[in-house]
Amino acid sequence: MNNTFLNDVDKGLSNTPKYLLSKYFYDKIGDALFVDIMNMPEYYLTRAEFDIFKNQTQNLIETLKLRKDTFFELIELGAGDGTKTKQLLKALDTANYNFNYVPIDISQNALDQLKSSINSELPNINTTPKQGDYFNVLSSLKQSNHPKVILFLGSNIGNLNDILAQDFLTKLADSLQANDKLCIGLDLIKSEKIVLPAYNDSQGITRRFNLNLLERINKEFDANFDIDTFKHQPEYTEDEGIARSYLVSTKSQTVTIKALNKSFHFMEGERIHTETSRKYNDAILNGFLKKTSLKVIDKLMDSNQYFADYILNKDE
Ligand code: AVJ
Repeated sequence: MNNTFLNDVDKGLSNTPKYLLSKYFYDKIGDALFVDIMNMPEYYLTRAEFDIFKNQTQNLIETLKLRKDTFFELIELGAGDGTKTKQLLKALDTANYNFNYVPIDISQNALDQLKSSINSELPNINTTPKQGDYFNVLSSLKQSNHPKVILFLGSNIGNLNDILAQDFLTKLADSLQANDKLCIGLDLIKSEKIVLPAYNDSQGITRRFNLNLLERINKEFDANFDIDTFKHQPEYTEDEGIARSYLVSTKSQTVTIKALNKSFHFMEGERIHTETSRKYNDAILNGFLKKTSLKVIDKLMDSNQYFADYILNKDE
């Protein structure tokens, strides 16, 4: 049994308002549902960033200032299934760059699948996965002196609220050396007509993804959430630029979590906040960066300008 997860569930459901942390979406079923999300027509984020990685690969390599004569580490935070990254890996492999690929993910299952697919599709590439939370792996970055390129794609940083995003970027900057590079993929603030359907798809995959968190608690901690009495509720306004997902209790009820020996009461209409997905623009990103030693040196966008990969340099 996973104790940090259990403690976080206790803390979140005891809080007013109730919340659960989105990093716990990703068990085996959650991983598979997220792959389905990335393939659905409404979820433009993955296609947009894939467009950048597929059609601007050389541009990306140039702007990252990669050199064939110097070994470097290519470290990916929240690697997932690696579909976008493989475009870059393939180009680097073909051109004989000398590097190690280090995917980091909270899901060991996702890392196992990624490693075996790279081993079969790109057998020359040296892949050394690490399992962990983004924050926990930062300190391990300092352990090597090789030049580093950090990939933080998919608008994954959007899951952090603004305080945590600032904290994360500050700590990340502190664990890098001068001239290390960072490529950070950010979903850009745009109309709710485009953003909201990405979190409220017509096939109900996002709904299942959200509810899977309760099923996971049922399975792992012997709880009795009645999934049919919770409704998926996403919200987004362009003014704020933040998508949020909730699970709403459709009736007054009490849920027991045996592993905690505790019950939690839900009023009718009471919500559990399960996810924050912040959208960005230049000003918001620069607001965070001005307190760090990271500077934007380039910005690559997809053809619709829905999404941007910002390239950052770590200054002295
Ligand atoms: C993986 C965090 C980028 O917030 O868009 C997709 C996760 N949640 N649909 C996002 C997610 C619901 C996704 N990130």
